[in-house]
Amino acid sequence: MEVEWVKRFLFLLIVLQVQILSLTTTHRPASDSCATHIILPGPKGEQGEMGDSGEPGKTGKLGPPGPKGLIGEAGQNGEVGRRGKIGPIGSKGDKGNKGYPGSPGLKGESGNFCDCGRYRKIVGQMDINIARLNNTMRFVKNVIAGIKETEEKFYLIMKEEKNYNAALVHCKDRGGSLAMPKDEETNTLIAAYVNKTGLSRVFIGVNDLEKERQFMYTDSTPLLNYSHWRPGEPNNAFGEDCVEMVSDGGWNDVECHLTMYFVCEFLKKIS
Ligand SMILES: [Ca+2]
Ligand SMILES: [Ca+2]
Repeated sequence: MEVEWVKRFLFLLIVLQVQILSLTTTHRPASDSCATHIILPGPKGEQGEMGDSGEPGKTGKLGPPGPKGLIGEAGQNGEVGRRGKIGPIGSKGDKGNKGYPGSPGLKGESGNFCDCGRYRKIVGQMDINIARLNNTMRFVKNVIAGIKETEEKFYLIMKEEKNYNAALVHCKDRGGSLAMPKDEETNTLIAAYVNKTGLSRVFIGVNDLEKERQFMYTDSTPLLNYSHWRPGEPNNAFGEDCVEMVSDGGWNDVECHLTMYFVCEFLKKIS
């Protein structure tokens, strides 16, 4: 009995071994069919040396805009601007109050009988003559006090404020005309005269009354070889057809109805 059990055990052992062999043969790769032993890996090598530094990386992308900065400090004050143009002459002031009456004079002596009507007429005429004489004397006094001259002409500032037309008539009535500076020498002489008199502006004999922007002298001759306009003038800013000279000698077209002093000129020799 025991021998029978040993035989069966051995038989089963052989069968099992054959199956195991057949399984290993089936799943082994062809390349390993000849391998007779297993190669084990060696021990881990030492740590290598540090590599060289890499090349610089590419430039990064443009970042988003930063937050808005604080308001800067206020800048320095600008330079003082240029002096403005001379304004027009102001309107005439109101008439002052009437003065108090003077104290009465001494009583006159009793007169004789006379032909009063006749004498009144003569006295009236004398008064007119005296008034004319006074005007002439005032004119002569002005001439002696302040006249300027070139070889050919006298120039005189009339210290009465008049509009352009009234100034023209005033000069003409005295045998002259509004001053017509036709060269630098004459213009400089009149400008110096205006300056010395302490004036800032005077009418001169230039206008474009006949045709806009075609300025003429009052003797109807055109401005050919000479003019002395200030920068930006003539600008006809307010419909300006008459011309003033300011104290630096520059010309400016102004409105004819303005009133100001003016310069007359008189020929030395009347041809
Ligand atoms: Ca004009
Ligand atoms: Ca002007």
